Amino acid sequence: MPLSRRELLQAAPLAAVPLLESTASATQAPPAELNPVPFNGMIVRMAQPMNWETPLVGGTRGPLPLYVRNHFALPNLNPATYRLRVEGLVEQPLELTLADLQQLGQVERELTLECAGNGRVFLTPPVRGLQWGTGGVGTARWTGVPLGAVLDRAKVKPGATDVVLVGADRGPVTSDPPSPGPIHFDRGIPLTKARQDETLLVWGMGGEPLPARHGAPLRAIVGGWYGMASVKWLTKLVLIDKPYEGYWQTVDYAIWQRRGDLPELVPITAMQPKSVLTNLTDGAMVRAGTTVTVHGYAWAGELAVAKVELSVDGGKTWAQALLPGKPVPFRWVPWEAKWTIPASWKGRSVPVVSRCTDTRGNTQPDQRDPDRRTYMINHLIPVEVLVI
Ligand SMILES: Nc1nc2c(c(=O)[nH]1)N[C@H]1C(S)=C(S)[C@@H](COP(=O)(O)O)O[C@H]1N2
Ligand SMILES: [Mo]
Repeated sequence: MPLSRRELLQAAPLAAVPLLESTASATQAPPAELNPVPFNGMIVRMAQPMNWETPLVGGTRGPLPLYVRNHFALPNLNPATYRLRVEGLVEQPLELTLADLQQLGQVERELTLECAGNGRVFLTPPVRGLQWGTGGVGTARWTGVPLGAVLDRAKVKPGATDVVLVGADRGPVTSDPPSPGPIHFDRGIPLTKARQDETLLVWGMGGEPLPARHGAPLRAIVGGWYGMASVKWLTKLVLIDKPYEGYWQTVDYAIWQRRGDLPELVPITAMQPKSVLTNLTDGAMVRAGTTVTVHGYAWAGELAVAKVELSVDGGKTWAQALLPGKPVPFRWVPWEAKWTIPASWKGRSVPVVSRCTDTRGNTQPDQRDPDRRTYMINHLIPVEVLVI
């Protein structure tokens, strides 16, 4: 019998000693209503600015709360006076209220977000940045309008190639290299991505109004891409004629890409195939001679998950897991695998690891690629389980 999820958590808290580094300082203390206390087992990786991890392992009942990743204090936007401005290379600059946006159309989509730094605590040697365990990821049902509908309304001029999404939050980034004074959180994306069905401007989450910590009154959700593109507290769209080279896609959230022997920094885009275990963690105990069902989630960015496998020998041999739901692009799927533990394994420490493969055959790498700097962490990371 595996221990209960609560016992597992107590036996082995994930990343109990966070290596905290403040990458940004808050410009002002947020009012109390913008500073809710963590709930439902959320794991606090940093109190201010608010950075909470999804409690993937144990802790919650019902739908999992989504992790929160903030670089600055929450801005205080009034939905009644809120306007989204659309400017730059457009025939028709706009100032849209929430009601205007809601009249442009309404769609609902369940989409997965993963922070590009998710899993950073497992990197060796340790690196700077928030020390996410496995739970810098989650899925929610989002209600909003396709970004493409807003761009059509503004009539994008020929020659425009990219759109910059600008958030209301703002502050100086003090890590090295620092920002040029206080800056907003912003991100540019190519128009091809902006016009996909899975790129939305949303005001609802899980059938409720979007909470302040997730970007109310309006945020972008750029489905299939790492979370940094999904700008919260969105106040402005700026149409431009070449890729944006702002702070959050050059200094931060960029990786090395090699053109032959010419390495260059490129912005992080699509989420890579990845899987996590949700009922076994380092130090968990299982009984010899029993069968344990191992549970987890798997996702593959803009693609669907094709298969998930489980290894109980650190990745030498694999057995295929079951996918009880139908895998679709842009959204994670739960998986499960039965593990029959031989009686003779009593006393062993077993490296258990899962592996996700997408519909194009991309799979999780064995080794960490240092060109990814401190981001896009999807290599195989076994958990050590004790057989008793
Ligand atoms: N305005 C703004 N948008 C933002 C951020 C932020 O700090 N400010 N963080 C980004 C990052 S890095 C991630 S991973 C996601 C997290 O979204 P969530 O907090 O709703 O889970 O929001 C993105 N959008
Ligand atoms: Mo992120």
